[in-house]
Amino acid sequence: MAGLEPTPFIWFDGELVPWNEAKIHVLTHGLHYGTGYFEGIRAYKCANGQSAVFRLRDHMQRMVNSAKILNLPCPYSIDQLCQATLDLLVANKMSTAYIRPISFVGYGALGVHPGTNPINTVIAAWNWGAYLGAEALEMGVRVKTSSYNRMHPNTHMGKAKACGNYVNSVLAKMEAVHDGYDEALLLDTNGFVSEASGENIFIVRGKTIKTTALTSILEGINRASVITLAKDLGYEVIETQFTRDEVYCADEMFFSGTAAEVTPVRELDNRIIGKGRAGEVTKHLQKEFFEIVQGNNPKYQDWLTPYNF
Ligand code: PPE
Repeated sequence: MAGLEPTPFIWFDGELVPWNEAKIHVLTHGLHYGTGYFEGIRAYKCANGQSAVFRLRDHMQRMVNSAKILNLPCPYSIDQLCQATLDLLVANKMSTAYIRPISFVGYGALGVHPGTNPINTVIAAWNWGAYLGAEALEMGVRVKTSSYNRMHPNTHMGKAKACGNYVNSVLAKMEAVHDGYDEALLLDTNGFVSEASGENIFIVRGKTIKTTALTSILEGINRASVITLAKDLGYEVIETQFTRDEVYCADEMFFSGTAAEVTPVRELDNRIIGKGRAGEVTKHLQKEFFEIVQGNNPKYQDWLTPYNF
């Protein structure tokens, strides 16, 4: 795990606050009950020397959706959240970044009901390299099916990127790493493949790409990007339920996510997937994905919000 390298400022309820001063009270409601929702966004340096945030508006739309699902207020509009992100990147003079907006029920009363406690909103940015290790992007990762299920939608609603939902991810990730694997694959409560602790899942068989249907998963922005890109490149993409044994027999498997980008999976439950390294389709999509985020494909310019500093 990479340590957090401080950057100059954190955006905190409308102010740019020095990194070390962005603090909250220990009796904050969100700390006790997980009552908050967040995003993970990346900004990339582009070939033309500019930088750009990848699908900024789509992430902030999902942030607003998370608030709606949780029935909590979102104090800022999508426009305000986008502008705040750009202001932060410029103030921090960052050409690349991992961006973490978070809103949470703040300090006031305790007790499960959030009552009239304030909602605090914070946006931080730091540099976060390859999520599953630099080698992973090329060599692929080793994954184990978790003993934990992904939540039933009537337990925790997975379409909200809710802070409390991540206890499930933390348990699964800790178990997988403890057992010597890089990441966990979680099944849903019916036993179908759901998602990883922080990534969506794709498998490839021949020219057909399958990804989990939207039932139990976070509606990943990168999942959507990969689906669009793959279809544009002429692959058939099916969003459907599938089982772990179908994954064992897949030619290729990969993860999508903001932090993980497009990461190949080389092994699941000690079964080698395909040739045991990044497959041809995965490599193709990964290459095109990095071209897009770096501004080298004008077709997907709408996905980029450029900024100068
Ligand atoms: N599922 C989960 C559970 C998830 O956390 C993520 C993102 C995704 C799917 C992919 O969504 P998207 O980034 O929109 O394509 N996980 C974020 C947090 C990772 C973390 O360790 O923190 C991320 O990648 O930023």
